[in-house]
Amino acid sequence: MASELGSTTEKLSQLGINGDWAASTPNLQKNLGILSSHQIALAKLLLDMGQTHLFEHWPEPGIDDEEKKSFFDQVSRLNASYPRGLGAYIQNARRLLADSKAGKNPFDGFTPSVPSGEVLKFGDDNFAKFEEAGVRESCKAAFVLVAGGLGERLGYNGIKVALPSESTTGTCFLQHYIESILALQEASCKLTEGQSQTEVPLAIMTSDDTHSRTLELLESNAYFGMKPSQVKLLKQEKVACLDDNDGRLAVDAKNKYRIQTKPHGHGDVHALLYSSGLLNVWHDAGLKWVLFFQDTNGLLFNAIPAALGVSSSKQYHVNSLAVPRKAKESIGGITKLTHADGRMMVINVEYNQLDPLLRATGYADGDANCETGYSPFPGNINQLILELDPYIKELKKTGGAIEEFVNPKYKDSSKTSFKSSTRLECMMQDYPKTLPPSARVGFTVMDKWLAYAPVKNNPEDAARVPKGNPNHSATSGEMAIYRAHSLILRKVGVQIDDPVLQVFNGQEVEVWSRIVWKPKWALTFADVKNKIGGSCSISQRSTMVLNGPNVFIEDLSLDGALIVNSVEDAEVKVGGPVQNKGWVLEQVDYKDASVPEEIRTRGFKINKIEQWELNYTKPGSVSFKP
Ligand code: UGB
Repeated sequence: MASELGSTTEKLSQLGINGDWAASTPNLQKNLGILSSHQIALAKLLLDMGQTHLFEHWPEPGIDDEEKKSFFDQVSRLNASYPRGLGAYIQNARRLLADSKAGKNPFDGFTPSVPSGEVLKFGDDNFAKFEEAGVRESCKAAFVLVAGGLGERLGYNGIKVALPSESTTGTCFLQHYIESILALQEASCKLTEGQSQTEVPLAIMTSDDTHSRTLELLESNAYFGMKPSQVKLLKQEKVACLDDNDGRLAVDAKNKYRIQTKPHGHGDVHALLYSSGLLNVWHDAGLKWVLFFQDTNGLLFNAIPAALGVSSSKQYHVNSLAVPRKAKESIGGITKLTHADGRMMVINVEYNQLDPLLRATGYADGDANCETGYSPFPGNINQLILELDPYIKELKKTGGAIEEFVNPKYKDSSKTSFKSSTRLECMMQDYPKTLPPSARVGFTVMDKWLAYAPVKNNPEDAARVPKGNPNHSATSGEMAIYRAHSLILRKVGVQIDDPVLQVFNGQEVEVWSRIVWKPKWALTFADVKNKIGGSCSISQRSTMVLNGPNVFIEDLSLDGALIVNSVEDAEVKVGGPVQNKGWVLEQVDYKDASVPEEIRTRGFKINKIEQWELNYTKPGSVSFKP
């Protein structure tokens, strides 16, 4: 014991810690002998920050010593992963919790108004011009997928990027995203005649909840065709939970030697990109744009080329992609905020803050639809395009720290205790909040049917969404892909039957012809126009899958299922009347545990009864007619 005490004294003096600093915490004091200098320094930090309760239950040295040491491993991680350390986190928490208790509005002094931005109409000349510009710029882009969220609202047991975006081909979200990026890379390279780099990088932000399964999904599928070196995974750490307004850290209910943690939010992506050094690597490789996107929007890449075209044509430092928003929909509203002191910003106001802000500033009905049937505030779909140069300059100032918020659920109106622990959070779309007024911040509004149909809600919650409002379920996400492809083909003159209404998992959805194409078949409206000719028609019960860059559809009349796969160097023309029993949607009960989760969450499966399938594996030119 004497030698332990001696070595503790030495460690303390090495650390410059004097006096009886741990005397008020006898259980910790007794254990100092088993701790390293680094662990003692962390213990001192915790005591200085009022966290003595973390040691109250510590037994004598010799009992649970390994657990005590791993407690400090966790504290060390929490300290290292937060900009300016755990002490700063607790200080920020106290400040934000005090503001929340006082009912302080983060938008105090700001008046909201409807901003103006670039509003695009799919398929017109302007849209085509931006699409072409966007494809051209793509070889100067890096993509960042934020995929650290567990998807509690969705209630799916796997990672969300592994879910099929549609069940006709069974392509999962990650595969679809990677194939879209690769197709853009190739198209851009062709358009710029290889003047720029040929590998468009993809960074994926994961978390402890998603990291290993994301890596496994990539590795077991040969990175879906991307070079492994093209993909970088950046893991975000969770932050400590807080038990009260004094910022006392919450002890994990399952393990008294652990602090309870929860995700900090998608805003972590900026600090991670900065601290990983990736931004500089991209800068040195001559890249100009960073595109951020979310994990489950199967329509997203319909909007990317035109949105990137807007960024480059308007020289936007920040461009947020938006869609018309229904009042009360769980997507933030893009809002112009003007402060009495002259400050002005165009920023996302999150869905839970928009209504109180509007009510407090003279909009008596709060978050309500206007005469268009939509909220006047465009809906943020969290697809951001940042110009790399000004982005790096800004992060050099902030280190990537994003303004945080706290959302405690109080037990009663005294606001002194919480129903359950809370934590600080941050959102990636809050990045522009620290930008100077000179920054060029804009947004681009796209048709919703074209650009946005995320999969976020479980079937039960989705079924409760009032009719006519988007329910963001696996069912509606899949149906939106068929609708978007059908509407695009209608726009080039294909006669597509009207959809029928069907109910799956208690949700009424429009069922259009199941038309799916791979990104290498078409990325832009111009691609679609070039590959469809003559007079074509597709019946509602039909399925069509187009997979191959040079597949041309001419004078096709489809009533059944048609699947076309072809290699790159083949030119395949398909037409004529195609009729067969086709592929049929069959009801599946969400509660039927014998059916795989991926299928029952959408409420139907596809029975592939009969199809005309063409697999063209050799170079050359060929025409098919049944
Ligand atoms: N995500 C992370 O990577 N890490 C985290 O810690 C948390 C999430 P949600 P949310 O487009 O519909 C956002 O939970 O946050 C990833 C916008 O804030 O799906 O409720 C996660 O994996 C909102 O303004 O969404 O709402 C996923 O890819 C609106 O745009 C992404 O972050 C809304 O999305 C979003 O996480 C929307």
